[in-house]
Amino acid sequence: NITIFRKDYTPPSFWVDTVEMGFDLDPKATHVTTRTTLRRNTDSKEKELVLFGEGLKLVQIRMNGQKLARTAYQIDKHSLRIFNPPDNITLDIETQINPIKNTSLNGLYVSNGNFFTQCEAEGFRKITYFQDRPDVMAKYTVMLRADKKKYPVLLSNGNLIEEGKLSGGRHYAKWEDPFKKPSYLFALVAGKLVCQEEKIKLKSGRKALLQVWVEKGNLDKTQHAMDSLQNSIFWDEQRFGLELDLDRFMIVAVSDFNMGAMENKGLNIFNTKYVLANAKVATDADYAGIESVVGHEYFHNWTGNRVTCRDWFQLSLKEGLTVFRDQEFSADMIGTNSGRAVNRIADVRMLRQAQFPEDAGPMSHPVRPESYVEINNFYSVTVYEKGAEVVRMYYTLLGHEGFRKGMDLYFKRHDEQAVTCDDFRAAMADANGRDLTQFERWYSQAGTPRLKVSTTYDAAKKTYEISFTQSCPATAGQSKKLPFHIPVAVGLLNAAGQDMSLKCQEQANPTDSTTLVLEVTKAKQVFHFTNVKERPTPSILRNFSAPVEVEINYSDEDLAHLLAHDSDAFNRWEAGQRLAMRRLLKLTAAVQAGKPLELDTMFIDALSKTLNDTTLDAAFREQVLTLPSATNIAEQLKVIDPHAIQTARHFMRSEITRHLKDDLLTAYESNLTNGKYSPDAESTGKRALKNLALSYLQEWPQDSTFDLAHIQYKNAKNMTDRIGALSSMINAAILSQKDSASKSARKAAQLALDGALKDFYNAFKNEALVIDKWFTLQGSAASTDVKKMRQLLKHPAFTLTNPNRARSLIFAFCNANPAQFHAADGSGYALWADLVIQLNAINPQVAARLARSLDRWKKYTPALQEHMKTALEKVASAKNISKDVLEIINKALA
Ligand code: HT7
Ligand code: ZN
Repeated sequence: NITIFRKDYTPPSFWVDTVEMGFDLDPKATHVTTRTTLRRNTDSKEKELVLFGEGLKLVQIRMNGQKLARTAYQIDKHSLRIFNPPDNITLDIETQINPIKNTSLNGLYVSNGNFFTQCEAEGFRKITYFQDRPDVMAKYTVMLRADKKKYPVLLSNGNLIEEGKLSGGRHYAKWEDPFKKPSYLFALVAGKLVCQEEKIKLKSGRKALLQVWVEKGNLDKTQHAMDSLQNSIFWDEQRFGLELDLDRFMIVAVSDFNMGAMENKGLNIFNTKYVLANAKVATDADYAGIESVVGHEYFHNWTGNRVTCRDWFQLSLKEGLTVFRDQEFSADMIGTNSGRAVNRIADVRMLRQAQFPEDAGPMSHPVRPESYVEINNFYSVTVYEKGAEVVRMYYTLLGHEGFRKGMDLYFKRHDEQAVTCDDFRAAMADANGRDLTQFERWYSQAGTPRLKVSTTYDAAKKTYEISFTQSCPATAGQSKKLPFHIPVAVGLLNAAGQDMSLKCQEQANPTDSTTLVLEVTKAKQVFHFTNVKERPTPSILRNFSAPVEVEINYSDEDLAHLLAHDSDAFNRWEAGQRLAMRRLLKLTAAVQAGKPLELDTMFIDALSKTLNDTTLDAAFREQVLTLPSATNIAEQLKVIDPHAIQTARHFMRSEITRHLKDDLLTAYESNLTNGKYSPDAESTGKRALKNLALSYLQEWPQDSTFDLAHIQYKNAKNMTDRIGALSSMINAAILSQKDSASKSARKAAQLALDGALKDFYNAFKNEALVIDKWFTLQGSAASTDVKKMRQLLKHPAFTLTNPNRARSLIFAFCNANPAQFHAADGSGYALWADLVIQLNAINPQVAARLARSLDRWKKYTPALQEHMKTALEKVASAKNISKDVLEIINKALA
């Protein structure tokens, strides 16, 4: 397996101007003809023309009309090399492929009898021989031919320019994409599909046709995706002045898909999970997910498609930027400040849950990686989510207008080009007359920086000092780090909880706002505030202005003050999380030391105040009441003991419930949403708080609280409430009550749960996405051990070939059921190894994702480490392991 390095980038030996493709679609033997016109790139030193190809049968190859002599080219497993080509070439290549056998879901494949493609990052080479690299941009024309009955719909990128009948019951459609694009944005879809369509008027007055294509039974689930698409189009016009550049924009849903969705030019292909929704089958989270993914793919039309990446090391150029754009879109769709904060909290939760551990583990890499074995492994939370944080920092540093100026210059300079992260940074710097040289380190250095904060108040002089010390832990292959350019948004609260006005000697306050963005650029830096009338409580890193870990010695009182009053809702939440975390760490240590567990009333009081403060949005209160996850706690520890963490977290939840039963019940009852389902922010927040209260109440092992969940299940009018109830039931403490007095209550609860699980399955057995939820609930349930998992894996509805289904059960168990996955006997890891090996043979990309579950094995207790190592070695030594999986396993074992 070869490692590819960023430093080795060289430009392509030929440019491609046009690509004309012809497809004779057949599931077992599809014929593909590709005519390309190429011209030599005089900037390249490479003489030969190297085309990538994988798993292709070459039928014929002609150059400038002549059959190419067998001595003029060479073929190996991955490429076709043409020796001494002339400077201008018309190349005709015919290949044959077998889409039905393609279980990798990369290239051209069949799902449910229909044809789909997935070409990012390197799938186009599974269709034809081509310089399959993003800096080769060309104009495409595509002719699709297929049996008309079996494949009535024939779609590709751009505009439909011709269609008609062919002999033998076949038909054709010809598509032309007016814009230059890299091969990874090529797409075709063919099959039995129906669509919801709407015409809209764009800002310039032009009209565009929007279509959402699905299988026949799903037309009642497309409205939300269509609404989200229209909102995205209007938002990009309004916020960035970017208009849809095509006359037609299509979204197609497919149930077999490796990721969330793909931004192919004019023909976005989506996982059904991010298209299909109605109240019956989709939760509030599903609705939000659809809005954000539809937005994300649409926004790629400019950030990714019109301006693309020079090479795959630059992936965050399009992904980080587009995630930032979709986050801003979702926030603007909510509109309120509090809604924005709730979104921000969710994004940061996700960063901490997944990216911080990645940045500290064996797969750690900079936002712009230096090397890879398999590029699919670098569609990572670092490239996406940390990449979005990096873009957000430009926004924080340059302000709303400044960022927009940078974006405008970026498009002015680079439209229809393949460029680098440095080009983006240069546009931001030049448009604002700023020096952003040091900012480059966010792209080149991996690891989560630590920011130590200390403060001094001089009552006599009325001065206040904030000192920062930054450092960054060593990461794989990077031992020494240089200081980052960190924007730290700061506010100071007075004793009454109000923001104080700020005067800082080192940093001018642009407006007379009460939040100041301090630019920390040195390893150690002090900021002096003057005219500070009383000792303040500092609110540091407001709105999470940089992806760093802040270390600061807050007292519990400081945190309670911030939780109660900070005008920055993010930091209000953060204060609550800090209060919880310090207790969770103490409790975990107490569990390990066999000491009694205790929780102080100060913390419970602080939570109770938030829970009962009805002036706060329900959504915000729900976020405050949600404890740091087991993974968050694990990241704070030197050695991870999953069972101690679980016990500590469970103890805290039951103590909160013991003290706040009545308040939780009130929260439950006062947030019932009746009437027609609507996924708006207010109703969503109410349902979230109500369902959280319900889940807390299950810590109180009584039949009355269990009945509350059971009744909610039976009466549920929407999927959020139904799944919320079922989740509460399956995790209810009453089910694990050991004493004989509660035996009958336990039995009754178990019976009710079994009945509900059966009822749920029967009611939704024809809704694949809902059955995924059913599997996820069970895979992550506290009671699902390895034995139960093995039974579930044998369920007739379970399959490894569908990524959604495989993920629903297996990823739930391996990533969201720590107590059972980390069983002391190592049986969870043995199951993991079996499944990685099985999945590897079907779909290496999905297998490699699962392989990541043991990334952090070196941090666990010695006994668990031993079992994990055995499992990792089992995978490493298995036969035919793909480079996708091997890269992960080898890095973990290194
Ligand atoms: N740009 C896409 C990334 C992607 C992908 C999508 C689906 C299947 C396989 C894929 N490999 C890479 C998705 C996005 O970020 O929008
Ligand atoms: Zn993307």
